[in-house]
Amino acid sequence: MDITKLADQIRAGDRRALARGITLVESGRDDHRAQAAELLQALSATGRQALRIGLSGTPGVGKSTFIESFGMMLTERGLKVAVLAVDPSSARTGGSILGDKTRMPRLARAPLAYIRPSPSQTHLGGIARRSREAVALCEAAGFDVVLIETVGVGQSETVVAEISDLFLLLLAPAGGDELQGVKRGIMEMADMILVNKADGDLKATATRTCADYAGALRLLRKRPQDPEGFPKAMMVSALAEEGLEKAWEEMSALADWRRAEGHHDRARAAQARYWFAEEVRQALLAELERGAAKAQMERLAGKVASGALTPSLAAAQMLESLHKR
Ligand SMILES: Nc1nc2c(ncn2[C@@H]2O[C@H](COP(=O)(O)OP(=O)(O)O)[C@@H](O)[C@H]2O)c(=O)[nH]1
Ligand SMILES: [Mg+2]
Repeated sequence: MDITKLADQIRAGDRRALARGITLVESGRDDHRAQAAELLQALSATGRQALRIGLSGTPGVGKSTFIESFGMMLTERGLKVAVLAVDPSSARTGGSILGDKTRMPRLARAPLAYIRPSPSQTHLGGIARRSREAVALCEAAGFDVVLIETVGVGQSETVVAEISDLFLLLLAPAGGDELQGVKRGIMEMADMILVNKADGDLKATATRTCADYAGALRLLRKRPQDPEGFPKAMMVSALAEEGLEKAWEEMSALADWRRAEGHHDRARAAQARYWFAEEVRQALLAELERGAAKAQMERLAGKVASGALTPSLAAAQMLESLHKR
């Protein structure tokens, strides 16, 4: 594969080249990894940046519907929109459930939009890297906004928050005063909470839910990256296409403020550091699964199991043997 040519095509906005590039970064093959690294390095010089918007929420809350309506509104304003999915479940089941084009029929046909279906098979542990690199490719291809969808499963929110400029939490209207079991950690990550389905019979409930969350957000620790009034809770209806313009105005205002105040660049730099350290950690862990190290792990584990060595002493011996290699 001619990587220089592929990079040129992606830079020129060629969709098929972009798709090929993403397939390359999704691959777990060693030779593909090397080519993907070369491609990303070649494209890093473009310096193009999209507004990366992460979107999380439990299944059924309306993420796909929201992305379709919101994405359409953005393309109607002349913005180029890419949609990616971070879907840890597809790695396990081999099924592709998010980013499904059939659930976004209008956006899938919009010339300014690009929807990348989630891969049917991602090697486990490669989800974060694949997503991050796919976002980078979309940026290099000149997209203005990259929407990254995830379901609230395991670590996926953290992954999405660490590759996004804005992190949105989508919620459904809910009766009662329980805050829908939303974990505090997720609340703390959110830049905006959007209470979806604020339409028809659900509107009154949505209003209450929105007020509850606005109150809960005010109780959280103030973050330096937030201007007055953020994080913010708002109501939208993805189905009735209401509140979407307002939501976009708020997102743009927040993003502009962060750029002007230096928070945007600082956050991107911190994310780059985070992913560098994470890559090193993952690579070190992978070392333990290979060849002589793996055999040594098993040998020492046997000794620990039989009581011949304590876990700490065995671990010390293991690290020593790694250092010697
Ligand atoms: N009333 C109402 N229903 C909605 C809205 N958005 C989504 N839905 C419905 O909620 C269901 C789940 O939507 P979907 O977008 O697939 O949710 P996802 O699993 O979060 O991607 C579908 O039946 C949608 O039609 C909305 O704004 N109002
Ligand atoms: Mg969906």
